[in-house]
Amino acid sequence: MSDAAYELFVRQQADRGIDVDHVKERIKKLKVETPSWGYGDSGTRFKVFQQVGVPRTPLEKLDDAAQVQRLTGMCPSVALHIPWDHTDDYEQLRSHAEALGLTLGAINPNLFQDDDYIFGSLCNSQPAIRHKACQHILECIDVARKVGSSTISLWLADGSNYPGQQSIRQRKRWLQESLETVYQALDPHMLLLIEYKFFEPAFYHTDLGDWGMAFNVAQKLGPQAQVLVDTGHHAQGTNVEQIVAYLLDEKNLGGFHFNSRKYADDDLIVGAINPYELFLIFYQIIDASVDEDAGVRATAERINYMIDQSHCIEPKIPAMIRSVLNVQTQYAKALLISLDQVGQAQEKQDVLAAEQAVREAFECDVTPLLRVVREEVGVPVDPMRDYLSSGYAESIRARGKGGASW
Ligand code: PSV
Ligand code: MN
Repeated sequence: MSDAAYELFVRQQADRGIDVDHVKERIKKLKVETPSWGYGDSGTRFKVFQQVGVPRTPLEKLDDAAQVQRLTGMCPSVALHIPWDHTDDYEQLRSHAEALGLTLGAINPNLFQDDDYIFGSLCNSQPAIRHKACQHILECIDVARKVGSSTISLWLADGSNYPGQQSIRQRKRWLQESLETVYQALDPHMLLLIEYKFFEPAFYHTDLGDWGMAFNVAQKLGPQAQVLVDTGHHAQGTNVEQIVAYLLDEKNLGGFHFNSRKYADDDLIVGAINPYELFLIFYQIIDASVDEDAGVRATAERINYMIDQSHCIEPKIPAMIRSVLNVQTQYAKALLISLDQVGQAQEKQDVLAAEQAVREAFECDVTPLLRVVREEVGVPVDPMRDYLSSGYAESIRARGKGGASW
C-alpha cells in the first residue's frame, strides 16, 4: 500500500518536534486488560438482556477475549470476577488462557450480590458478615495464586441510604480493619487496587466515596495498595485528569477502569462520549512518564489499564474492539503533544499557546500512524472490519441464548 499519508504525517510531526518512531514504540507497548464480564450478558437495573452467542462458561469468555487480542494485539490479559467466573478447576482456566496466548489478570471479588451484604460487606456492623467478606477476598487471593495473577481489584457497594442509618465513622474504622486483614494476606509481589465510587447502590453515603478516601485507605495499608480510577465513578464536572495527576504525583495510581459516562456510572464504550477527557488523562500520564522523580515515572509506566463496561445493547466482541481502539487512538494523540512546547508556554505564562500545544495534538489525524503500527505488529490494519468478516460472530451463534450474565 502506498504510504504517502504516513510519510506526510511523519514530516508534519517532525516539524512539530515529534519523533514518530519513538511514538510508535510507545503505542506498541500499550496494553489494556479486558474484563471477562464484558463478554457476558448484561443490562440495566431494569433488565438483563440476553443475546445470542454469549459465552456460557469462563472458558468461552476467554475464547472471545482471544479474538480481541488476535485483532488488536493489545489485550493479552483478562480480568476475572469471582464468583461470576468461579470454577472448580482454575488450573484448566489458566491453561486454556495460555493456549489462547492470554494471561489472567485482575481478580475482582464480588461483595455486592449476596443477601448477607444488604447492609454492606467489609463495613457491615455485624462482625460475622465482615468476616465473611474478608474470607471471600482471601479466597480471591488464592484464585490469583492459582491462575498466576498478581492483582486484586476491589470495589465495595457499601454505604447507607439514610441519615442516621449507620455510623459513618465506625464504618470507616471497620473498613480499615477489614482491609488490614486482607492486606496481610497478599503475597509480596501482589497489588491491591482500591476503587471508589460516589454513589450507587448506596445513595446517602458510600464508604469509599471518592479518590481521597481510597488514597487515604491505601496509604495506611502500605505500598502494595493503590488507587484505581474508574472513569465513570465521578460526579458531573469532576476534573478526572487532575485526580490522575495528583495520584501520579503521590505514586499511588494503580489502575483504571475505562468506560464512558454521560450522567453517572453509565458504563458506555470508552471514548464514545468525551474522547477529549480520555486524551487529557493520557496527557497527564505521558507528562508524568518524563517527570524528574523516578518514582513518579515508574508509577506512570506501571499503570494497569482495564476496560470496565457493560454492553447491554451492543454486540459484545465488536464493542470491546471499539473500546480498545478508542483507547489506542487517544493514547496515540496524547503522545503527539509537544511537552517542550507546553513547557515553554507555561514558562512564559502564555495561556493560549499552552492550550494550543495540547489541543493541536488532539486534532491530529492518527489514522496513518495506527495503520503502520498495526502492520508492524502484525495485526489487521482495520481490526473491526476483519472481525466482522471473520465469521467468528456467526460461529458463536451455536451457543444460543442464555449465556453467562452478571
Ligand atoms: C462498580 O460499578 C464497578 O465499576 C466495579 O468495578 C465492579 O467490579 C464492576 O463495576 C462490575 O461491573
Ligand atoms: Mn469499575
